[in-house]
Amino acid sequence: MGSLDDTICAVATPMGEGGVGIVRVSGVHALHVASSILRLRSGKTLEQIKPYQLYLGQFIWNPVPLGKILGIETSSVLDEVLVVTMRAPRSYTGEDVVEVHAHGGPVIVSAICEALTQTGARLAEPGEFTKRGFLNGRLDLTQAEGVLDTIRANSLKSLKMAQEQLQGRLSRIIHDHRDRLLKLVAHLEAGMDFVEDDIQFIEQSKLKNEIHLVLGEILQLVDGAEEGRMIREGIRTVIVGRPNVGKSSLLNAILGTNRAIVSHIPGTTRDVLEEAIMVEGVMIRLFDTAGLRETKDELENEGMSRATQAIDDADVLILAFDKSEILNEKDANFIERFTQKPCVMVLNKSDLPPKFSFNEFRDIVRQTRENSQDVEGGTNYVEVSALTGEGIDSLKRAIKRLAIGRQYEAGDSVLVSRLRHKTLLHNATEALQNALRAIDDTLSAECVALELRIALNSLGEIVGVITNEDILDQIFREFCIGK
Ligand SMILES: Nc1nc2c(ncn2[C@@H]2O[C@H](COP(=O)(O)OP(=O)(O)OP(=O)(O)O)[C@@H](O)[C@H]2O)c(=O)[nH]1
Ligand SMILES: [Mg+2]
Repeated sequence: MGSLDDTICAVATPMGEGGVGIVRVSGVHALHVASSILRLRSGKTLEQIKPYQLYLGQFIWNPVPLGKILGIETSSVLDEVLVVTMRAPRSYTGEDVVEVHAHGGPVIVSAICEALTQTGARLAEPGEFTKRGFLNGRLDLTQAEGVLDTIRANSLKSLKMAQEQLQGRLSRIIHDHRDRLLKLVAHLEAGMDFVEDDIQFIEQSKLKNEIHLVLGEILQLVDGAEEGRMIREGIRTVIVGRPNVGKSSLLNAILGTNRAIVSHIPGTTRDVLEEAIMVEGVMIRLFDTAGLRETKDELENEGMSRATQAIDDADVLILAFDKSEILNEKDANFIERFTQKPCVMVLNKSDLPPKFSFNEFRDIVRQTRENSQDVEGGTNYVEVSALTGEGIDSLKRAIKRLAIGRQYEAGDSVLVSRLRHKTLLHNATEALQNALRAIDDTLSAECVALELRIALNSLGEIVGVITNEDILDQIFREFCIGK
């Protein structure tokens, strides 16, 4: 990305027709550059007006600068605009900023940008405004990521989480852990100078205790990261079952539309269908899949391999069963196959005479799951009728509660939602565990301090105290132009 000395500009609103289109300019020469294409009604220059107040003006420009050659004024008024200035360091970027609020047409905002580039600004790269805000100390990296997550939020809960991050809740926790570890390192390093005199600046037990405390809190953050990711991206929920149990009917009933083809012929669904719904402020991404069975049909087999892929990527599985059919060995095998993920067991077709009871079914599931070595997620049970809609609301809530709630619903615990944070937190926990081991093995204070420094660096990378151009590029590349 270019240097901080440049003045940058970009369209900040989406390209298309709208009520207003906003062009943003930032940098040392922002006011000067923007002045040359704007004429304020009051006759004042941008340097003369009060910052943080809107002024009425005109955007004036001549795309073909014939006038300049002939020495006459040929520029024309291209739009009526509102202009606001913000002065360094009290702006989003920490620099002088001008925002031009024009009418929301793609030609207008593009022309404003082009005019600005002819008078000394250059077009901003994606995320460059936020990157400048970071480099000028207006926000740290987790807050910058909070900005992106706010823009991308797909549900009220993900918006709330992004806002908490933007307000600096995660940063404060990370900084607090860093401060505590830095104190320990300082004590250890002070002690190193007095090794000969056998003076300890911190007792071993106190040192271990404090590391344990920080480690415990970081582990809790790592623990909630999966939940955070699901809130941010939506819960990937895959409907799985044998043919004809009513998977596509369930998808339709949950959505309240006729999205998927339903028929009495087993093997109807081939492709994986995806749709999204909101449940209690969280997005659930629903996938309908092909019924699983042994078959020589080439198309059906392709459908099943797509289903298997969707199952592998799922956060939650809806295992669907037909309550009007007798349970057999195939159902038991089927249950056994899917014990590695959180499951909602759905007994469908509750409007028809049942061939087995809920308790019988639950006993089979319990036996199968208990025998299995790799049970990971929880299990919920719901009886529904995709035909009448009975039980469908309970099913929606069951999906959400299975995935979300352990951490987030409990209160105001902060959730980590990005893989970058989770990985760095995990690295920090490893270093802290190594530090504890080094103390137990009575290794030198240098060894312990070294591990603590590794943890400090990992935590520092999260907030951006420690960073490099590659990390920044990777983060800001995700942003849109104009943010
Ligand atoms: N009575 C009743 N019939 C249902 C219910 N749900 C689905 N059916 C019927 O069961 C048959 C199969 O439904 P689908 O939704 O196509 O089943 P599927 O599991 O998607 O089947 P495949 O795509 O072939 O794997 C259709 O005839 C549906 O009308 C229900 O709750 N009650
Ligand atoms: Mg189907």
